[in-house]
Amino acid sequence: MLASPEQTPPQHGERLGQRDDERRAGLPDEERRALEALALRVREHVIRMSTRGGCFIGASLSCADLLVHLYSRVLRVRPEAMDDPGRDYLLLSKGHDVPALYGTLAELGYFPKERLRNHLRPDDYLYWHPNRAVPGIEFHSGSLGHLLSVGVGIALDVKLRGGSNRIFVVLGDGELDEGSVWEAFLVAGAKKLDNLVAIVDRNQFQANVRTEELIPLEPLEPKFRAFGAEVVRVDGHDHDALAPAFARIPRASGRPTVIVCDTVRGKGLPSIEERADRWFCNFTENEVEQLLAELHHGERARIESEGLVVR
Ligand SMILES: Cc1ncc(C[n+]2csc(CCOP(=O)(O)OP(=O)(O)O)c2C)c(N)n1
Ligand SMILES: [Mg+2]
Repeated sequence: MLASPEQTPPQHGERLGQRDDERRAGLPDEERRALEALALRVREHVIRMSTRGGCFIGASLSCADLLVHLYSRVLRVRPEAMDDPGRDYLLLSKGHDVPALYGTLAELGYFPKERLRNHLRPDDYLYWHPNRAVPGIEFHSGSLGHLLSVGVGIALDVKLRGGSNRIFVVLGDGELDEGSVWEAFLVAGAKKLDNLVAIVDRNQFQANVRTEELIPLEPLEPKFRAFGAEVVRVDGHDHDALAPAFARIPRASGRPTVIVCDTVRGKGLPSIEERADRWFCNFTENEVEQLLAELHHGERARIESEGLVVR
């Protein structure tokens, strides 16, 4: 699905909801239900990837809705034309949440869903972190703090060529502790890269620690504004809120956009939601079955496997 062409950009400093056309009219019920059903299937895939080696399940579930939203409604990219030189780019800078991206790409036809069973198998490329050998993945990541710079480079090249591609970079909130992110924002503002959109998965955790207890990030919006960005903050699990946030890119001529998405780590599974030790998990097959049941019916899974704790 391709997004519609952009309309008039808003003035700098406007917040979501201040413009009449941005007030929360909400998506048509049918469309919202389709997005939620897709996100549920992506969550199932993520849960199935959390065994036989495991995955960063908490981080993947926090960004599942926003990846589904981006690929379904926002990005001008299609599986039939994924190398189209005019396409939009999605760069997953917090690469450890790639199971949510694998699930989204497979569901939307970038590669067969059966291939998801190859997660972590040495004869395929579905690793713990993104690899360009997987159809739909634009760039390698895993070492945090790098892909905003890559996005700035692509955005600058697009400007120099007079292209209309837009570059969306998904960052973790903990990842904002990397100085390289702010160097990239400095350049994005200075070069007026309004074709660049940084999306922050604001799930309040960096690994096993709450961000505000480690290196406080708030208030976030004025920090990004000081770097010349147009900023909005929305509920990253609510498609009715995400839709107006992404409706007009660029949001302001000559300014990069930052969309801070408030999310919940482990979203969808109350037994692991916001649990510091449920960030990377390697569950037993039985636990996976229980978690799938929890996702659908809400019966809490009884988890005995230990999570990964790094200090
Ligand atoms: C340069 C670098 N340092 C450390 C790590 C180890 N690491 C992987 S994920 C992570 C926490 C990231 O937190 P955040 O960006 O908030 O992502 P979340 O897991 O909350 O989605 C860390 C420290 C890394 N991958 N890269
Ligand atoms: Mg985080």
